[in-house]
Amino acid sequence: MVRRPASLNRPAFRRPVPPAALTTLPERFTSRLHDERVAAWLGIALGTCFLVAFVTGLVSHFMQHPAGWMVWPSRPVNLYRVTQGLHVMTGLAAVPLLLAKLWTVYPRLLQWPPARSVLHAVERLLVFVLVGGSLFQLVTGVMNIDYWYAFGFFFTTAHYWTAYIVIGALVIHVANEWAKTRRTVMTRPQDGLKRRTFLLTVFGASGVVVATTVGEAVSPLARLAVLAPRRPGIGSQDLPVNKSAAASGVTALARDPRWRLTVTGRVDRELSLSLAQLQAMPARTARLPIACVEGWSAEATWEGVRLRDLLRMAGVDDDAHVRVESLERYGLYRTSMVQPPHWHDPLTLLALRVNGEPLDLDHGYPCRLIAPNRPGVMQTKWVGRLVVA
Ligand code: HEM
Ligand SMILES: Nc1nc2c(c(=O)[nH]1)N[C@H]1C(S)=C(S)[C@@H](COP(=O)(O)O)O[C@H]1N2
Ligand SMILES: [Mo]
Repeated sequence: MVRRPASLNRPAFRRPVPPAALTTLPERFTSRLHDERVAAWLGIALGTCFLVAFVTGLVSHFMQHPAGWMVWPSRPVNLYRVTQGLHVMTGLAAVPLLLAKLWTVYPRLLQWPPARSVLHAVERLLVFVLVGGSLFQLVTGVMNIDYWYAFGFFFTTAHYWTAYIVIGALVIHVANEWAKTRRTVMTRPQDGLKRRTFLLTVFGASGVVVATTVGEAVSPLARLAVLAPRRPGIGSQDLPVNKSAAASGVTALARDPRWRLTVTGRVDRELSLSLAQLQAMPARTARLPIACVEGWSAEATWEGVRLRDLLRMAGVDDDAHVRVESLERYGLYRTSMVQPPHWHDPLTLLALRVNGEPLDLDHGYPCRLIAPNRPGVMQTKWVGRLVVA
């Protein structure tokens, strides 16, 4: 007879169960690692990753879509780089953890009869929501950072709303399993199962995933980032390119010698500047990263005109919210908003040069926005107009 760990047969919520229910687990679940203690430790690690991913994901969302009362600071310079780096790293670390957790508990997921009561049915339904939602987040998240947009929906919206569903189901799951988990991890196991080896292997796999991607955001580790789709230092002017000028359809407009920057401040004071006029303004230098929402970050030395100098020339009020408009006609990232803390910051530039050269077309020639503590999608390239919103 095949022995199964007693823990699997124990009713999850300590309600009396008819003996028949105890004997219906398929006999093929022979590994004794389908075990409460393994499930508990994996759950703790997964829960921690998901919590960090949720909080940092919300930071990313609300930096891009601030509610009316939200004001984000422009410092520390690398804050978004850190939060979004953590987001993608905890998400990736969760992949081996989730696979191992699902393997560990799948006899429970397949338990028969499926429910003993209405309450039990609801609890189990929520576990399936948690499993489905988690798989969805991790699979679409990984596809997205690999620029593989094979799904027919808009990733960010689906990922955002699924995050609330997953975290809601997770909170209920943790509440249900809390007492058991505590009891399990606080006591020493009496048997000689190879749990430690199994858990160390799974945590090791997570560690390897992180070690081979974290360099996409942490430049000194760039060479290790063999699994990362983008790496600091690689790309034209030593900087990755997210969307090229050709892909954005701006090549002709950006190269047009008649290009002018329009700054619409007060109605009576619209500026129109040629590239030569911009180049003649006091040039400032800032060492700032592009911190892409998709997890990679790369710093560069930018040179150009302070945004606040331009806006003040146009008579813009100190509390104005400014829209930066690209020459791009379509595309989700053709405009971005700049709030007062960001445009007041002396490091926020309308950059004309990067790493000692005029901007390449792909990096936003003739000029692009670069500001501290800001998602990459809001570092608008090929700027044509600044408007008080
Ligand atoms: C492998 C796992 C994951 C990867 C690779 C990943 C990747 C990403 C990426 C690339 C974004 C930026 C999307 C954009 O603004 O275009 C994002 C945003 C976000 N992620 Fe994840 N994610 C993962 C897991 C998770 C998990 C587990 C949660 C929560 C439980 C989560 C919650 C969020 C939230 C709330 C946002 C903000 C969405 C928005 O801006 O509206 N993510 N994630
Ligand atoms: N007009 C415009 N600006 C844009 C984008 C875009 O698609 N269109 N992509 C953004 C994104 S997602 C990132 S990460 C940065 C990347 O800048 P880089 O290509 O110079 O590295 O540019 C941002 N600026
Ligand atoms: Mo990006």
